[in-house]
Amino acid sequence: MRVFHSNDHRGHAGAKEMRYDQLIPMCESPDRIDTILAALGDQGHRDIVEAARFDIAPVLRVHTPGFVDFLERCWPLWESEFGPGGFATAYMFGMRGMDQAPNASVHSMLSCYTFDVCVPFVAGTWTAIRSAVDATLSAAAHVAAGNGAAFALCRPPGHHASSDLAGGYCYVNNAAVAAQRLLDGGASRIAILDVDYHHGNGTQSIFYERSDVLYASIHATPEREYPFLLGYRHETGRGRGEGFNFNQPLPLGTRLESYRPALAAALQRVRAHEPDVLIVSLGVDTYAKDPVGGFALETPDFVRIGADIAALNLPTLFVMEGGYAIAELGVNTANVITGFAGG
Ligand code: SP5
Ligand code: ZN
Repeated sequence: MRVFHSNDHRGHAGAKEMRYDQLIPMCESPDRIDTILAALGDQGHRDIVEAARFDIAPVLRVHTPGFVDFLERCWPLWESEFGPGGFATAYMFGMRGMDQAPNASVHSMLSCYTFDVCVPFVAGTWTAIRSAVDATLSAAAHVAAGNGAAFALCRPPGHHASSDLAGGYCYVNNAAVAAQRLLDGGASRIAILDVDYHHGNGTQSIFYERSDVLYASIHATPEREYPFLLGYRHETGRGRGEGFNFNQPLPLGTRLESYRPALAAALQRVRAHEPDVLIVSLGVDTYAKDPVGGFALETPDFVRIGADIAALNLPTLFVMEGGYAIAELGVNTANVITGFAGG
């Protein structure tokens, strides 16, 4: 399977994140990509290529112009106020029920366009966001050209980002941009299978009222885990999208024996949708030792997950999402790819 990646993610680094009452180094770091590249090589995946460059138009098919403009200008505006170093982050968030709009102040933009304290901006953030889109759209084009499967090894991740809100390490929703691009290129239906430990609230939101993109997610219950407010089973879509959103929240501590039936149910829904392309939002923060997650999947389990997905026999685009246990992140991620490829 061809792997697409870009080195331009590296400058998105050095910021801190809130972990409840502590400020800790950000878990979503550049070395995540290094360890995955190394493990892919160890497992014989040698077809690793540099992403092509795309313009911003495909991003604007999913995100609002004001939001995209904010992503590009946030750090320069912040730096002009505070100088170099540090990172931009919101001080407050929007207030429900009254009209609010950003003004010329970067703080108003951060308040309107982010929903949590896990999306810091530094000097390299915008370039990294663009690189993730480039890797994802390059991989999507490879699948669309009839090559069976591709892996977009990208960061920052995307599934928490909605059309005009960044959060949870996510700025642009890479998987959603790819889905829309494939539809614009002639596909009739797309399915997005999200196996990240967290519910992909952004992806759900983008396609919630649409029937052309099925969103199926397996994740930790919002009763106990981020994003806390979304990801319930009763969220099934709205309007024409009713029935095209399928959430399976699972308890903390979930192991493969109860994960796999949920995966089978999601895969059955994907098959029934008859998608032209399956997009897998590939998070491996379901791993037992993940510092952010709370499931109990083990390293060999990821081979099984890849093989189960492969049994659908669909053109498949893997898009990297979460996974933060640096020591095992590479092997766990490569195991999904190897399992899918039949190794
Ligand atoms: C893409 C992605 O995986 N984003 C995740 C963002 C999660 N940020 C909030 C983490 C909430 C803290 N949970 C701590 C559990 C400790 N075991
Ligand atoms: Zn996650």
